Amino acid sequence: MGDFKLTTVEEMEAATNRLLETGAKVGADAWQIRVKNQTPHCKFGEQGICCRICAMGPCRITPKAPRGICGCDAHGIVGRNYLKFTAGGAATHSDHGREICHTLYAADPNGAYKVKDPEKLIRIAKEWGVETEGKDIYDLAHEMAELALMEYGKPFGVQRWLKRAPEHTQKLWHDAEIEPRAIDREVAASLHMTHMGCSSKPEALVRQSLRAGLADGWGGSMCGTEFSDVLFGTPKPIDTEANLGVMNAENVNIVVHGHDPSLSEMVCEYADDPEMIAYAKSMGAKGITVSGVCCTSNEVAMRRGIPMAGNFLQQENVVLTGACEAIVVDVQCIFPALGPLSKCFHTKFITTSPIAQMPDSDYIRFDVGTAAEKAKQIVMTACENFKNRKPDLVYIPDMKQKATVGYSLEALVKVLDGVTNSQVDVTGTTKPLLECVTSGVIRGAVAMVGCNNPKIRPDYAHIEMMKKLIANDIVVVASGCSAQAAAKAGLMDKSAKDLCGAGLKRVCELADIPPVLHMGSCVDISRMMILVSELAKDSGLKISQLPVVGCAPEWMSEKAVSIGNYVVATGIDTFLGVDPYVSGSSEMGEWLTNGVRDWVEAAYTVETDIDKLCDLMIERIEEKRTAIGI
Ligand code: MSK
Repeated sequence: MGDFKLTTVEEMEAATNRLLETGAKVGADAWQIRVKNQTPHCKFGEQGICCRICAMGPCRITPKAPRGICGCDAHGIVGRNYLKFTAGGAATHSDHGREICHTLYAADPNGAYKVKDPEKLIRIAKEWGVETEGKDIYDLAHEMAELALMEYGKPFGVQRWLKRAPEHTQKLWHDAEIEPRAIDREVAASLHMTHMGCSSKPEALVRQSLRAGLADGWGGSMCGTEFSDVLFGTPKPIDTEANLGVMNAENVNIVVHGHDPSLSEMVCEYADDPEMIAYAKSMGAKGITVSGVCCTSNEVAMRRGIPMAGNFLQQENVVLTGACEAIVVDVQCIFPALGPLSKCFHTKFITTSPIAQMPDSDYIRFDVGTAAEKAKQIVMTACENFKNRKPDLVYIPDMKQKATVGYSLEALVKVLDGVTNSQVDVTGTTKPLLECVTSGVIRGAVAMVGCNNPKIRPDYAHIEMMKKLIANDIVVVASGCSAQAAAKAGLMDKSAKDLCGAGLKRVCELADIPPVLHMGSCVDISRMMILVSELAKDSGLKISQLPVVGCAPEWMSEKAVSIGNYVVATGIDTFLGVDPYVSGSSEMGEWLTNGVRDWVEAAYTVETDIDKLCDLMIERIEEKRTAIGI
């Protein structure tokens, strides 16, 4: 195994504890403290049986009060809360996708945003029946952006992207009446259904939850992923590094955090500019290091090799290093705590989006029209802040791992081309991967996604489950903070092949890939949906028959529930390590873990014992193999 060694969760915790000591010196608050202050959590909230959708309450369900004032029972209240949660997630991902479409609409050969992958744009245009012949690529970009934006509010018809799914899946969606129509319509319809005096029937609420989820995964998120690729390039394997040790004590450190790559791409562009590097040097630094947190980090890591400082529950740690000149955020998953925390250090907390405005931040409003100028202003502000560092507070844990990231579907198909004994030409298809699976060299695949949640020891579930899966010859595709957990531990280093079973190890060697494949950010779970669709079409199987499952062991956000719903609705059994506030309703539990199977051939499993959760996934994969006789 050479010198390769995984970074353990214990080592990461020790580094965090050392950083918290710095925090204590300057009187900083921390999520670890706030969790204690918030514990125990409200039992009604935990079970989903608290209702405050009108002003007659709030109502809570107890044995003595089994109905709210309007007469709604626990099942209706839990169901409405679940659908509202989903709608929040679907709206958030989809609005991110909408912003990307607006950026595409502003693409200009002489402007800040260019079309970096014209072939992909043409491919999508053909898929959508748009004439491409003889058309200027920027005219085509604007036409496609407008068409995509229409998907958000068109009065008739269903999402264009649904046609990418196998016919069988499309039929299931049609028959179950869960085909998503306009993206905004599904979000609005969800909020309409959950208004006082509308739906309280669990079946109807679950059905709409799947539909709103599909509007995200097969609508807004797919727009976000596909048009980000057109604008910023389709990811290809690229080397990078992960964990706090990527920050450099001698450089100006800029940390980008959030989700929308429109901002971070520009910040990276300027941080590389010789004029800006000279400016940093004039301030006493040796250079500029940009690193990332959360999905913004995933976006710039897989396109530019920008290192990943950490994931969701590590966002405060980057400030606690005392070496962060600016933490620049766009939208989603940003702790408001970063404002007061930054005030304990010299760090500038720079908010940039009207969608995510927070106290104690410097607001530098970013928009596509002024992107270049604002990005330059941000980089200069960070450089100027270098001199305000307090050297006695600087401590960067010496902890980082190598990672190879950027396995878009296009890249994955390409790298796996070599891994086949097939006599027929399977180039450009998923058939080599299918051969590995049918022959048993790889037993199956797990899509590991989602956040961290203080309810689970941070990163422990992601890392331990991945280790067990790859040891059992199950390949892992990861996105979001799960991908970063893997990268921080070293599971995206190609040397991690030595932790695999013999079959997966051989595939990793032949294809020269790590056993845990970085597929991108949260919106990029849409890439996984296309992957399973292609596997189903190439194999002639239904998606639900493939030995593939989804897992979000440490999830926390509304977006994760929306994701879970579209993954299940696509036919993939999905395993959660945190309960989505439904334990207060046996009927909702039954619908989500069993009833939906009649509509979409898949369902949820919720298990908070992480070892058991992993074993259940492996069992499920093996059951699926047996069922199709492989
Ligand atoms: S960033 S949604 S904490 S994965 Fe996409 Fe991470 Fe979850 Fe945010």
